[in-house]
Amino acid sequence: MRAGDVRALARAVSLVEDGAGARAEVLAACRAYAGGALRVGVTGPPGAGKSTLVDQMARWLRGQGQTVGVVAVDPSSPYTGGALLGDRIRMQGFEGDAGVFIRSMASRGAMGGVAKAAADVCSVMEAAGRGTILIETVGVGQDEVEVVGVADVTVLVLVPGMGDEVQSLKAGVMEVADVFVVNKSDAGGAERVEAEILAMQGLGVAREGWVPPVVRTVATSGEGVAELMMAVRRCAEWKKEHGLRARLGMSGGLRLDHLGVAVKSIAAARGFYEALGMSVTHEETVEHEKVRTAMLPLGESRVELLEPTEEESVIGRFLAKRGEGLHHIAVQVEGIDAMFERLTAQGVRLASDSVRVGAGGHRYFFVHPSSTGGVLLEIVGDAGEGGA
Ligand SMILES: Nc1nc2c(ncn2[C@@H]2O[C@H](COP(=O)(O)OP(=O)(O)O)[C@@H](O)[C@H]2O)c(=O)[nH]1
Ligand SMILES: [Mg+2]
Repeated sequence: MRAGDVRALARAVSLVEDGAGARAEVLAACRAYAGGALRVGVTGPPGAGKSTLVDQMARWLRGQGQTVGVVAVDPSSPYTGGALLGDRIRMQGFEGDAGVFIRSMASRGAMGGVAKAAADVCSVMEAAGRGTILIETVGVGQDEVEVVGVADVTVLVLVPGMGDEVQSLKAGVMEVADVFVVNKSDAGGAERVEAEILAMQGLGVAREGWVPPVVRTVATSGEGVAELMMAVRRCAEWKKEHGLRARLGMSGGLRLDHLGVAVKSIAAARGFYEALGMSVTHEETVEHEKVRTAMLPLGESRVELLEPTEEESVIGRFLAKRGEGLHHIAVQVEGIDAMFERLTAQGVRLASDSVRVGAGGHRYFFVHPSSTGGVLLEIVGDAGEGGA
């Protein structure tokens, strides 16, 4: 797949989507190479021209020599005539062009939610070296709004004469839009929608620094698509410069790495988890931390049981003071240095004075419980950042 084999990419995407046994392994392997693509979310009401626009954006990117991945979270998108048909489908006009890889997925029922499923497919496409990933989603339901969080830059497609339909869009979608598109601007009335958007921006949804531009397009002819892509790039660059993790808060950028549970005895505690159907895959004593750990995978995360080897240790003191229980939550992030800087800048109380390097080579730091609602939070870098 890394060498550009499209069939291998299709198989990997299927493995990740189907939730079968190899899923976690494939994902973990892909994550080591993920993070390099620009993910562009294209959202808006049904019929606004999202699919037509995505097709044009893909064409434009191909013209620039880029490879493209398309994730359509919309069963009605015309790439397939049926979202569940799978990976052999090609967007009209891209047959035979391995540079555009399209995957449609149903918007409901996926394991762990559609946003997570979309994020996972993005990770695989990224690992396969796709330069830009276009994610089409209908901006009407909560599921779909969450998909937007998987993207670095979000494009909201509106059309003239929408009137009440604008109101029917989730308020959340309006707020996350980085670029507004007035599509079907050949139909007349574009000025009015544009004026409505500008008026709305005046009403306090404007965010610091980046004012979402409004771009007019005619998706059927490709008019305005170059301008749109420029606006998307400017936004991506702006976010990068400002250290903004566009995917923050969504499964694309953050994920639960593990839960650390302090126990008096691993031998006594593991029985419950085993009865639950989990199993210990790895046990280890970390000498310098005076702790013995047992790892129990849980989806892509894991529970870590922590047993002190001495009373005078972090876990030993925790047990003496608070008793057995949740000791910390570990969250994996992309861009741990930027995260450290941002939290520091925001005055969050950290329990580490810098990003540390752990025994296995992984990088981490701790956030003090007084900033998190009472739980010690470990932030772990992702595998691609000099991790183990
Ligand atoms: N006149 C005009 N029709 C468009 C334009 N963009 C898309 N359409 C048409 O609008 C319909 C819906 O487009 P589609 O891309 O499927 O919308 P989606 O539901 O948002 O993905 C199709 O018949 C398109 O050909 C445009 O800019 N102008
Ligand atoms: Mg569509």
